[in-house]
Amino acid sequence: MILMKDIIREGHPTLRMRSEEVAFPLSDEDRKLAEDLLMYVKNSQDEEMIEKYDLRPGVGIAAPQVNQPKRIFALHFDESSDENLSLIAINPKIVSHSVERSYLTSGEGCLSVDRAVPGYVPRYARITVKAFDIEGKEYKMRLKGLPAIAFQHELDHLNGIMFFDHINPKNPFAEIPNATPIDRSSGD
Ligand code: NB4
Ligand code: NI
Repeated sequence: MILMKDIIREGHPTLRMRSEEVAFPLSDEDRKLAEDLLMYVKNSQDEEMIEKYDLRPGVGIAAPQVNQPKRIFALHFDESSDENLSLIAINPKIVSHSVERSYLTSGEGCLSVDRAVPGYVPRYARITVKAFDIEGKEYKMRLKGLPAIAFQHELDHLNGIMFFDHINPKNPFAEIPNATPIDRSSGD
């Protein structure tokens, strides 16, 4: 299972690389990697597992964060949350997006960043995405709210982009035109 010691941190060159597309059918190694990423997110929302393994909670994680520059990430919002979404995205793409943007009023955090970086992170409010699941079946979905923001955070990792790259350095909490604020505790 993925533990905090396996998660690379800010400054590690892999976090600034463009990750490689993954070939299908998946190798056993890539299938295990995808399953381990989803399992980390599920474990990180389980009080017992958090306690036992000192896990930092997350709703998503990307393969480069475990030093695997491959275009794979996982997202998990458990059934109790109003999002109720759990997915593995392989070779993901944003095929279209709204002009309207959104941002978390709490700002964002990252499992690979051991410091708070205050400020609004502008994201697209609604996105249509395409990706492949672990069986190599392509799927298309529309996302909005926190799942849309989380998908963009993870996709950025596949392109070597960190959330704080989007924060206005002069005024981190500057008004973002035509953007909808999302009030969610970042749980960090
Ligand atoms: C990715 C997120 C940062 C902003 C918003 C949030 C948490 C992360 C980073 C968008 C994507 C990880 C991956 C949370 C969290 C709310 C839901 C359900 C019950 C606890 C959980 C806490 F933990 N971000 N952490 N950061 N990243 N919400 N929640 N809660 O997930 O670095 O690249 O369990
Ligand atoms: Ni992150």
